[in-house]
Amino acid sequence: MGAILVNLVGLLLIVGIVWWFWLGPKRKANKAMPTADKLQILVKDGVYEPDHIRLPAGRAATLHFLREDPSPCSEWVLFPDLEVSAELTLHRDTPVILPAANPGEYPFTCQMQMYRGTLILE
Ligand SMILES: [Cu+2]
Repeated sequence: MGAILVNLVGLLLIVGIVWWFWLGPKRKANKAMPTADKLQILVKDGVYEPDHIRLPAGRAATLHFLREDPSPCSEWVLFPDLEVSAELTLHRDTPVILPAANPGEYPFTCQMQMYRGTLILE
């Protein structure tokens, strides 16, 4: 009975350590997302993920689009107010360079405006 209890405690300790290493860094990464050096946007299932991106105004930035939607609709991403557009290669990281701009909200969409996102410069 005592041995079982010791094993159980050991098992819980291992689970705890695994949980810490598995989930700890991930949570940190999520927290750092809005200001991370590499801003990745997943293009999948009709949504940009994340669809709201906050960046400092007056500074150029690079967004990395990862397109996982084969439909031609998702092929282009357009930032009409910034006069930026980019063709997204399927399953490939596509850097999109944004110029420095004034504070404000800048929508970005696919060609037919089914995918929608908002860039917030502040
Ligand atoms: Cu579209």
